[in-house]
Amino acid sequence: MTDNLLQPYALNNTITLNNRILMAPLTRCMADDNLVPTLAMAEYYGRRAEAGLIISEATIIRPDGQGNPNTPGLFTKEQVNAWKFVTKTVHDKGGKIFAQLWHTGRVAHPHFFEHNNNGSSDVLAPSAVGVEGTVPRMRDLNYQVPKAATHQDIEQLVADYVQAAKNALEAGFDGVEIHGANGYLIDQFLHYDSNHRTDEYGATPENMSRFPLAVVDAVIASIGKDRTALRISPGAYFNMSGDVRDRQVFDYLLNELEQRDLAFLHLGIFDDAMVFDYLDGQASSYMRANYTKTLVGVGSYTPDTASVAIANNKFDLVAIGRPFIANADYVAKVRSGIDLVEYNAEMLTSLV
Ligand code: FNR
Ligand code: 8K6
Repeated sequence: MTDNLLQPYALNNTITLNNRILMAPLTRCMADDNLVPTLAMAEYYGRRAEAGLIISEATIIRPDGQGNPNTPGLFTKEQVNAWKFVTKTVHDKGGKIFAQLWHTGRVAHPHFFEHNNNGSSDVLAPSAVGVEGTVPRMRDLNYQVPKAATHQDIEQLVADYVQAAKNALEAGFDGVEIHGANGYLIDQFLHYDSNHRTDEYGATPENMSRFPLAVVDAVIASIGKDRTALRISPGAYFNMSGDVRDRQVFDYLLNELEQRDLAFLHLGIFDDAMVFDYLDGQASSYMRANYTKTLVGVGSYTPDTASVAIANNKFDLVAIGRPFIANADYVAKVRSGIDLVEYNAEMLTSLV
């Protein structure tokens, strides 16, 4: 009944996945204090190598991208070398793994990087519009009002995404997923809530898409389209308020992405049952209607509901998050019809 989940799937001529079940990117905050991946992380990913593709936990591209404690990086030699061990562990078990490239933008916090950012404690974002609230897991750290990125900042950010993508390949990753979802830096350019710019990076769908597309194009130029993927959240739901005008931005963006032949496009959402007025329904349906290439669905799916969604052509591949934390052998359990262990938040405290 869930057989379609276990069929191989060719992303392109370079990469074929053993099955249609992806491990969703899952921040675990278990890197060491230099943001270097650990042996325990390599073992954790290795145990999940039967996924058609693992997408790594979000991995920061440079110090000022950090907004959570102990999230791994891909910008020092030490980090790259340690990731080599993670990717080798996954490859030795027949798996594939992409790195998710992350800059948190206005939800970064100088607490994490001011000692390590050439003396600057600026939090960068499209506009000087902060979010209310505090850093996850460190509730005494209030978010700061960010600095609006200058043109020079924007050029440097694009260059740093490219360097991180090159570092990912050097570390043995099969490709990268650019994190353009969930209210982080790239997503902040795509929503009116966070982008108040009046220059060529704001105010119109084309301008608001300019930085996200510049990152995508520069990464493609550097590591190739077959190894480049993108995650986006057309429906604002996390660190972001939606605006009816956002629809036009994503209409424009999806039309541009359609012309680029990415490895895949991945929705960022926690529960795909959510509906968005300005998208006329579910974010996944909106993306399917506006993008015809490989689409990864996600958000509170079970093997059965994912199988039906793929059979009904709602998307091509499914990413599984919390259940993959609870079940390292998720794919084997689906194959043999064994009941899954239910996820609970306590599982976040250890890497098993
Ligand atoms: C997430 N999610 C997430 N998304 C992302 O793009 N990068 C990340 O690093 C993380 N980190 C993360 C940590 C934890 C603990 C959770 C629960 C979620 C979102 C995740 O990829 C996925 O979209 C959601 O978990 C919904 O899928 P499930 O869990 O319902 O299958
Ligand atoms: C990407 C960083 C994640 C850090 C750990 C997150 C833990 C997530 C626990 C679930 C949070 C759900 C948030 C969903 C927001 C929905 C708002 C309508």
